Amino acid sequence: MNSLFSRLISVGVICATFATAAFSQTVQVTLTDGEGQPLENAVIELLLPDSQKSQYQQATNSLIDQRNKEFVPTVTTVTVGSQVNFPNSDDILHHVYSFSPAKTFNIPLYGQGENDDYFETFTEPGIVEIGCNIHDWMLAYLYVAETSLVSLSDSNGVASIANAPSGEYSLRIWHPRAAANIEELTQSVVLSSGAVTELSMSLELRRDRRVRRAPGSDGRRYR
Ligand SMILES: [Cu+2]
Repeated sequence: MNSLFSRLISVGVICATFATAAFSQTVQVTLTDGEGQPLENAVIELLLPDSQKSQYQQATNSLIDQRNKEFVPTVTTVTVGSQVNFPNSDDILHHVYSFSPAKTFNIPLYGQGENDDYFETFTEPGIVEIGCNIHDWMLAYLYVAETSLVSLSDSNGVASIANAPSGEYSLRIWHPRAAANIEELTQSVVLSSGAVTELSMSLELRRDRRVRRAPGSDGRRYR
């Protein structure tokens, strides 16, 4: 028994060593808009087959604040199963909701500090549009990814995913104003062992469809 047990242990150690070596790939995408300017707040997600997903599904709590009658940040990515809270940092009331199929929720009128410990849980992958029932221009997007292999582009338009497995996968790209749909923006990438795979993408954008915030107006809507 002892020798069988020790053989099982050594097999386990060998597997772990391989696994560590296989997890060192990075994919980095530089995104620009139709005018060649860096595109911030674009999401990239590496799509894995079902058999590989579970090892990348560590949920992380996130926070979307409300400050000066805006959501901050406007685009957030989380892994499926994560929780997000929506504190109100303003000295007025907000009423946060989503009608998106990936997650419908409603947090009725609340003031500063009232819901600091309240979380919504996001169990379905997809894009959740979050609004405020009082201030029509307030809009945030929560991208609920299938795994943690997801990233948001920074002010230089750069998004990168580290610790990805090697192999051929689909890479999904999304932006709130992308003219092309999410299927059109999905492409195949090959991640070679230990390598950084660099891609460049240019996205045509639609007009900003957010409700314009009138100066001095509360934008109050009664129901
Ligand atoms: Cu509001």
